[in-house]
Amino acid sequence: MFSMTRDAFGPDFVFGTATASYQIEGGQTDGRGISIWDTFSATPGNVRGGDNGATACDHYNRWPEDLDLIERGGFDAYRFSFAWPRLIPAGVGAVNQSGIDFYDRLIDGMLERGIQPFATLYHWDLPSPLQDKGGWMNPDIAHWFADYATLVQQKFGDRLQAVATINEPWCVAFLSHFLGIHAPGYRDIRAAARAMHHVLLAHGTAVKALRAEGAKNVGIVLNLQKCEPASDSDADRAASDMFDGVFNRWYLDAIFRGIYPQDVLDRIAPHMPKGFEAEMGTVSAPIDWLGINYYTRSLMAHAPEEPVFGVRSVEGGLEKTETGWEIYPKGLEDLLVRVASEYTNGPIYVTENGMAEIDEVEDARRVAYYDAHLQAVMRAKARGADMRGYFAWSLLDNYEWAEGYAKRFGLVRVDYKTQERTPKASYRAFQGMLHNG
Ligand code: IFM
Repeated sequence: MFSMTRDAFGPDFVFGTATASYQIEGGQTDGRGISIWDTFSATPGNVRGGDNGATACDHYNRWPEDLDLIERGGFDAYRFSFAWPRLIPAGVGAVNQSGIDFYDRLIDGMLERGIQPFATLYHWDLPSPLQDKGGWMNPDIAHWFADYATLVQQKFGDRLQAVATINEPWCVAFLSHFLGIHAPGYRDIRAAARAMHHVLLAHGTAVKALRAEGAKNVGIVLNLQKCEPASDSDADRAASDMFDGVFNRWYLDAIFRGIYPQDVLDRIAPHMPKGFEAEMGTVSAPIDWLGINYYTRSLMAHAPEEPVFGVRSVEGGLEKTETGWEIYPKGLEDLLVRVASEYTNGPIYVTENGMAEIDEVEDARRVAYYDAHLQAVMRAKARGADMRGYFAWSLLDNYEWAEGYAKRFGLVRVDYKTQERTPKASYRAFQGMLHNG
């Protein structure tokens, strides 16, 4: 049970749960094209156990059961993502009618159950033919992505409550092109600098394309992390500021102020795409809402031996989740208040929050995690952040990217052999709060 009632969040506050296409869908035989996660996971060493999303939670076939779970849980909304390669197998050009039909069924299924569809256009499954052309390193991706956004708006826009362009641009750019942990697995500052700009340029170009097709409720989803210094030393404080620039300010400054933070730019300027300054107006095209994904904090130390930024994260002493991430609800409150006071007085949603836990259905620690973070949202709201909703990550145990199926984030347990779904105590905690007002 949670310690609060849903009334405490106000009458229009939206409660939802979230997933992403590659992590749950499977169903790769309907004409869907290949994505960078199919190829990345096929390369030994990239993903724990060599796991891939070929079957995942078989949501492609089991979506009615999954939507029933959302409805029975009492959730108002479902945050899902479209798989670009399912809709446009080559990334540009011919459309896959079976893919259109699948999302038609899924969205209509939500509406029949009274669930608001919150859609994300890009949650990391880039069509491989676009990667062959340079992917996020190629400036043309802004138009490839805008054309895909236009298709989505034309086919489904009349039934979507909200659309987010990109999920977690830091992961798309930095984690995938500098740290090499996610597809396409580059470890190259020039590749990263290009992706860091093009992912935002694609976002802004898509915002304009969506609006041209009549979209009214367009946003982006950023993963933000509270950065704190590992010690009181000036050097560690500077390291924390630098990482805050790379992780948080790069995206917030760009979207809300049309600039990149100078301290980060100073480190990567030679690698930035030529003429990027002229594109910052597009990058900062006005949005209707901001989504924030929050999981933990970063404890940062000065590390001159580290390339480019000279910082590294160190292990903290707080209680940790199964992924080793510190549990730090105050970081969520601080971030929400900061974003609201420094960047936007517009609507903010927590679009993801949750924890990986050992494989157990009576997940008391996860119930406590959610409770503490929901309290943080309430405190941020009381301190002036325009909080409009909260989405639990995730509805189902699912494919946790480079961790394969080893890390379980679900409110509902998935037995990957039988595909049986079993609601956990955390699901029942939401259900209790959402059904009882
Ligand atoms: O599973 C991911 C999700 O795809 C994006 N945000 C973080 C989650 C947990 O790592």
